[in-house]
Amino acid sequence: NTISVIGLGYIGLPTAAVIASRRKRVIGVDINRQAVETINRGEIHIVEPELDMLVHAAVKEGYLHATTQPEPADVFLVAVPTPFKQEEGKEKIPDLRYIRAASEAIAQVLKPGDLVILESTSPVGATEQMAAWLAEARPDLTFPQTHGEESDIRVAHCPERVLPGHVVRELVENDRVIGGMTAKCSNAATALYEIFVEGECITTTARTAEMAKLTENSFRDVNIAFANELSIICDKLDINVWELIRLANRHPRVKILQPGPGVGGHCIAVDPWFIVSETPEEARLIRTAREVNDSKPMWVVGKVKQAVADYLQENPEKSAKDVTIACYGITFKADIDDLRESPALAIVEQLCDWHSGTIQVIEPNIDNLPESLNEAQLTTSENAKCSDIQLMLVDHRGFKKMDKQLADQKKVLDMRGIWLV
Ligand code: SAJ
Repeated sequence: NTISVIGLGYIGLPTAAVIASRRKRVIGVDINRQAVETINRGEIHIVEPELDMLVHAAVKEGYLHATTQPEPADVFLVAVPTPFKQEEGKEKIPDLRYIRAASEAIAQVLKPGDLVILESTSPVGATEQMAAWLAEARPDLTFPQTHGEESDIRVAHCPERVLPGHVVRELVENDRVIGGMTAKCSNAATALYEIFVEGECITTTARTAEMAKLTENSFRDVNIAFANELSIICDKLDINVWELIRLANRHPRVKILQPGPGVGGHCIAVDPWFIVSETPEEARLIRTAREVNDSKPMWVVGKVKQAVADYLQENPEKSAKDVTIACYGITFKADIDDLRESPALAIVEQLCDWHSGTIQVIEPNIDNLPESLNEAQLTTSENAKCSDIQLMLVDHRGFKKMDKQLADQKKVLDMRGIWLV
């Protein structure tokens, strides 16, 4: 059996490597020629613990090779991005163009009996749509039978649920929800996952599997929004939100998440919109949660501006350009190097546009600042500790060990509860 993985990004590459580590022949396909070349050298183009060793071994032993064009295989796993698009003044809607392109490419090499699994997070109905695109584009079929058990190929949805930073372990250990277009499709997909999954494989319909994934991330988004809203309320009422949450969580049925500078990454800040765009009238709480989390970075910027104004009032001999702001962390969450959709990065960008004085960035997980921050200085916490305004944005491991006394000496804005525990 040959397994082809379409899309060699944060999900596709680890999946391809884990399957190859079970001594299965895996063909990885990606439109990014550079990524393909990197992988074929046994190297990786993304940062994820343990992945480099796995890819290196799989390529060296001949189980994994990458290409830019699909080749015939028995199973196709589609792990391409599903972003959303937004037209002026309209709702955000899912953009399925990469799934469509992948379907059209696979269709050229598809043969009866093959299995196609959509792993990308998708709006409800996307798997049916993918089956239709596959059928339309197959050169070997004049009147394709796309639905029901008579279909000559198998189609299923099996959403990925791994946590960045723990992908290799979670790919193996997590339970999988498998939604086939028919029962036969679910069974075929289950047999594939049983090659490497130690968790349970639970079967359902494609639509339920699609909704399950969107529900998981919306659940987290709504719960983070609750924590973020609490932090804004507590700020107004002069209550330490971190202490408050700790106390409330002593209740046996209360488990509040942690507030932060906003919600980042390419999943939780995106997926709830896939529900809202389908059911805008009904998804009121889910939409509001998105809005609460999306507005948090602007609130943080407002707090920094206020802190600078207060500082200048207390130090009338100084002007704005004498004020130094130290920003701790720019990644989208702790202990990773991923800047995608990072609220911390958005905050520092806004501050760079606004502030005439020095902005320092302390980010132990990257070597160079992105271009959008070329006016800021990348430095160490040791160098930043004398800055006038101390802004904690990401709870990286190293920051948790810092001297908490700092909070008493400087103007401190702690978005992660590290100093103001
Ligand atoms: N965050 C908070 N407070 C919290 C928890 C998280 O502010 O208490 C913030 C983080 O700082 C970050 C964002 O939320 O900016 C998202 O981080 P995360 O760790 O909650 O999730 P992701 O985006 O890394 O991964 C999520 C996971 N989904 C769930 O936990 C339900 C993962 O299992 C999914 O596979 C992944 O989305 C995905 O690909 O969909």
